[in-house]
Amino acid sequence: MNRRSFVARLAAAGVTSSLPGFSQGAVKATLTIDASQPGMTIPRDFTGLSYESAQLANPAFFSKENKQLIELFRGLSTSGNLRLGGGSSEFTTYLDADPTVAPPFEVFGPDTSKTVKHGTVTTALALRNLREFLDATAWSCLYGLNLGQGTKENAAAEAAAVQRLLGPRLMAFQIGNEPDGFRNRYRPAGWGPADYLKEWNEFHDAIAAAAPGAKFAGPDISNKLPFLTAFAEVAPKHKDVILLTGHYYAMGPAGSPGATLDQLAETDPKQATMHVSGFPVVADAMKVAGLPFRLSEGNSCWNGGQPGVSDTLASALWCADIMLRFATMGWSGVNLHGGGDGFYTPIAGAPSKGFTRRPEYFGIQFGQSLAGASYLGAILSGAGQHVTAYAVEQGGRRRVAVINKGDARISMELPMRVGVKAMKLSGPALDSKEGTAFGEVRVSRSQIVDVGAHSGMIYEL
Ligand code: BDP
Repeated sequence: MNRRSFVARLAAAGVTSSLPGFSQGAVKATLTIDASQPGMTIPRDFTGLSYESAQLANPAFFSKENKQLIELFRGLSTSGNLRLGGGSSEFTTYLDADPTVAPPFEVFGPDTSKTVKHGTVTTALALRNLREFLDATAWSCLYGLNLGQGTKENAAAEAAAVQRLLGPRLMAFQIGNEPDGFRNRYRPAGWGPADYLKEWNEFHDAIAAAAPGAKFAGPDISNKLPFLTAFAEVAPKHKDVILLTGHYYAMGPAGSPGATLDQLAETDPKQATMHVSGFPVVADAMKVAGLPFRLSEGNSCWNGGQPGVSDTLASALWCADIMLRFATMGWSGVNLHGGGDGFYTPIAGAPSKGFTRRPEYFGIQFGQSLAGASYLGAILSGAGQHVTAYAVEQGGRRRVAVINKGDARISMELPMRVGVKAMKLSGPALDSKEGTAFGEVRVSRSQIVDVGAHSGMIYEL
């Protein structure tokens, strides 16, 4: 958003001055609800996180001893999904034997996944500990296997151990991370969707033989949609494929001049790797495959995140909005990528020094608070393009979520009076790295509510 043209638009839109009931100096908006247009229900396991597979090289990380991390996961969801994969999953091998040497590192995050190429080892000990971690959090696991540089024999041995040790906590296996990016890296330049499917099939058959009854998800693409379309077309032939997956980064790479606070406020940033024209392709793939789609990895800005953007209140507002927006599109979950001390990680830190919640953590809580809710039609007018609103029915109550990523305060008329208890996502300033919070606030029982600049609200009607 260009601030000068935004201010000009505000003036043209008629910022309120003396309209009855509306706050002075705020942008006047109206939200109507169309209950005759019921939409999707947000699944209970909608909230997810994504970590690098290399993190398993330290068996003490995902373990029942890592109590602080367990509490932080539970603070996001008591039925979430942990996806393991990322670029480092193409550098892992599996060994049944317990490790004989100390872990190569304590934590491994997206901040290092592109530059530090550890060939890491996952062991049965890491999987046993992971099971205890998942039991303590009550989360499920989407488990990525190495297609880029691994063998199908090793993937099958790993899958058998994962199935045995994770038991019911295993949601599905994924074969390969961003296979659409293998060209000129792990595969020749001409390698396309058909070549990918051929290899996927070979791995699939070896894994299914070693881990009978295992379920699969894919193709876990970065942004080349023909790979998704091709995967969706063959998915119905495999009764054990239960989920379509892909990645979404709003901006990138980190360091590029376009990766700004203002850009992150746009509804569909132009630099998006799976930009707006990609979404109908996802919808078509869901129809063709007859399967849900999950955003298995994503965040605000790829290449580890943009400092001063990915670690600020702006990322929390962005995250709250994409969770609720992708849920309206029938997507079954969103796994925010992180780990280590990466700029976009929702939880930063390490067992030895403790963990902290980054602003995005509170954005996830905002989205998660509507899990289980069913959408109603919501029509917002007058608020401008940096404000979104969602209406839902949840536990017999109507609730309205409003996310104001813009610089102006909004005075919004709702179809009925709000209850006195509301939930608020806010922080000191858009670029604040500290002080973002999500929690209950008291509001006046009015039909016109005030939504501050750079904040999100959830009202009960
Ligand atoms: C994705 C990779 C992930 C990286 C992320 C990034 O799957 O491992 O951390 O990009 O660039 O392509 O931040």
